[in-house]
Amino acid sequence: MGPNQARRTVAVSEYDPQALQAKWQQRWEEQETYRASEDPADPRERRYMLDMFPYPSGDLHMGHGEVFALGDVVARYWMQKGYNVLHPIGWDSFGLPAENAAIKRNAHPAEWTYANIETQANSFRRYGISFDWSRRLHTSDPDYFRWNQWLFIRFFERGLAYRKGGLVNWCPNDQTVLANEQVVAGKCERCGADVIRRELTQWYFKITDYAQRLLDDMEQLTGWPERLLTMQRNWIGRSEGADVLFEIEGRDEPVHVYTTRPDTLYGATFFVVAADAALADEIVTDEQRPAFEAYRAEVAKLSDIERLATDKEKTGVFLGRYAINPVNGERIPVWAADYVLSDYGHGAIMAVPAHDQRDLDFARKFDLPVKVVVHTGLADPGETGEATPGEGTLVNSGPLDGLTKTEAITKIIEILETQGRGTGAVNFRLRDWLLSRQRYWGTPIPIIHCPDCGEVPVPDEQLPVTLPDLRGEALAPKGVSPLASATEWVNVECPKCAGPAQRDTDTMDTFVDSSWYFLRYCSPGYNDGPFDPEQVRKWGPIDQYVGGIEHAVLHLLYSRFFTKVLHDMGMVDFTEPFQRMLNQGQVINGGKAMSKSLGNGVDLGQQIDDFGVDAVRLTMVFAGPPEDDIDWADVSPAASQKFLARALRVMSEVTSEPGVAFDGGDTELRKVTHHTIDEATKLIESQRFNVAVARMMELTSATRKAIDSGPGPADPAVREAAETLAVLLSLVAPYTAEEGWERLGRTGSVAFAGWPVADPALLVQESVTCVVQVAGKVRDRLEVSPDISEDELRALALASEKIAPYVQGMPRKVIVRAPKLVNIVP
Ligand code: ANZ
Ligand code: ZN
Repeated sequence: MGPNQARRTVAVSEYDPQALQAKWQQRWEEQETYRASEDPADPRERRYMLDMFPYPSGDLHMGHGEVFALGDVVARYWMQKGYNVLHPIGWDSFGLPAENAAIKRNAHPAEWTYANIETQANSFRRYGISFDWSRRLHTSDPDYFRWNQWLFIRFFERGLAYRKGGLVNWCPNDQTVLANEQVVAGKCERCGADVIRRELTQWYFKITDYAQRLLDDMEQLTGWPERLLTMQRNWIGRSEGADVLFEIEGRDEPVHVYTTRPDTLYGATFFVVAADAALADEIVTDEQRPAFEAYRAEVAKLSDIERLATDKEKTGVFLGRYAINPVNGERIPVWAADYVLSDYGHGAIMAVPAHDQRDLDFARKFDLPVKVVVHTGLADPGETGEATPGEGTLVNSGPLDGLTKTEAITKIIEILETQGRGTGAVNFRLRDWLLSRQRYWGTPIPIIHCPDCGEVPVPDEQLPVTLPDLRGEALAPKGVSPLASATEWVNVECPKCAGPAQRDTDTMDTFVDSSWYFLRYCSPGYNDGPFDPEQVRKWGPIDQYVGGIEHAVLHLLYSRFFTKVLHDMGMVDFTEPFQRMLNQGQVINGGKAMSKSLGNGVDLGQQIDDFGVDAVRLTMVFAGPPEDDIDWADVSPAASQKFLARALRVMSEVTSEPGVAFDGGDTELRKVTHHTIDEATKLIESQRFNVAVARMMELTSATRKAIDSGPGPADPAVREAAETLAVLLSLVAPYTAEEGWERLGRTGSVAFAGWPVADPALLVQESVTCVVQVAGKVRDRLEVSPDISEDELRALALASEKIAPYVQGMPRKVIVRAPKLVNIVP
């Protein structure tokens, strides 16, 4: 039996995805099909495609199924385009869930972690993602986190890692501090518990030193979605204004306030200090102290979000003191309130109730004066209760009278600066990144505390500082790090003076691990540093990054910060790590996020068992634009499977030999093929993957038709169409594509077959017939180009000799529906 006969006998029922998976998965592994070439002489241009690496929480879920299917479209497209593609995989394998599981099962977090990694790795292999497995990494491996420690020490040496005391976010459930970025609407980003504030000494990265650059460099990020850029911009929160000095009666040092509206200085009628700021406690009079302390205790229970809410009833306590307005010497009362935050600006404000709504609400509640200093044309805020923050002309403001807001800002800053009572200032909402955690399963902070020498970094040659072997109950959260109980581990010699000293017992936020892993992939076995700068120069920066929008201000901001520091250290050439960013939507079910309590979860493994990998992947990609949510209740993996069976059958039925010249084949089908190539290319480039899949479906139908009722399976155009189909399909359904390619008699992986190029000669569309009606009756038929303009078509129809007898003079109306209809009303 010849090969062609064998090919012709495949029926729908013979589309056996599990068998295809077993066959091709093995070949890809044996041949390391997707391994990036390390050969320096490889002439191909390189591309770096990265999916956000997974946390090993269990097996892969539907969300993974989507994001990796999308990323693989890009990686495989680039492989077809002839690039040397780096598409690595690893695990973000430190973190709390492993620790909590270990406490429950009286085990070590590593057991759970590495078992889950194995499970996920096997699922990824089955899922057919084109990873270069040779670069696999796990952040919980000592030869990875060693470099977290090494980087921490470099940051420390540069003054970018430091310890300070202060109020921090504390999750009472996870028993650890959190970074600002990990507090979402007042709740712990991980467990959802209400975050409280505690006074603690913690380690910080000085990301605020990079605030302006993080903002400026966003200009480079032309491949990022606008919404992501906006979220970063808002998080960084730059504003311009002035720092103004106010004397407080009975206090030697003046206090600073930050204001974006120094032009309204003459309208400041009271002064507000954050209730939890040290200043409030310092200046409150004895008489007011009891009321103040009671109030402060109430404020401590509130999150920043609650404090800043504009619709919240204003509260506060008079501190019994007066401040002096530096421009007019007026005495204004000093209050403590919750709507001023202690860690923003200077934790104190001048209140201008006429032009700031929160100040006005406060003034009305406590009967404080309202003084208009900018005439905006709107009614008096004191009467309406509506502050007037807009543009206008300055009044009641001495030297500023008659100026516009902008002019007044410039002028008052000038005046303040000459008098030494203030300066122009820029403020950022961004805070330093709190990175220490009181939990076990993370990177130990490589610092030794010596009573004589202070904070001493562990010498590089002693890295990594590994974790002491703790398990089960020993890991239970207790408000201090579990590492503190490992006394043998804690007590060490000071590296500087050899006296008795103690290790820092906190571990690093796992976002440290993920802030540079994409660089490690370039040289995963490198031993002389976190990465080989040479290899990063070769592969970096990342051309396409794919991952969830939930990381908009966490991982993405931190990684940008790390990259800039590494750039300043001379270790990388670029300042932005991710050129292009794709945020996929979520997979939901029945209009709702999948959850245990709703019982609407869909299991990825089960879907694969039922429909096969390719059908599941195709369904993910075909469901809609990548950014949109996929409602699994609205899609049909069964239909995807049917389509794939049809596609494979078409590829199996081709009877011509590989290598046949296509140009002798059926022109109609060739045109369809080349249109498909042309459109699919544009659609993939613009990330409209779902529409590209629709084009593949159309090509399949056209080929089917050509086989059944057209030129038949031996026509070269049928082979051309089927081979094109195999290559296009390889982006979304790699198993079916490989099998089809093989049945087409082609050798080598279809992944590198080469992206087809559309022949322009075959893209020219023939003419279409346009019907010309006069008063509803057909009078002429014109052959026109399918993309003729309305004007052209109108002119052409009116010039027709056949209509002349029916139209005298100018017609009353001409309705044009290009390219197919012109209706003339005489
Ligand atoms: C006087 C004033 C008059 C203000 C006016 C606004 C309008 P952004 O843009 O977010 O930087 N502010 C300053 N420090 C604060 C703190 N610790 N907690 C709460 N609010 C604080 O906002 C700066 C403005 O927010 C400042 O300008 C200050 O109010 C307030 F018609 O000063 B403004
Ligand atoms: Zn010492």
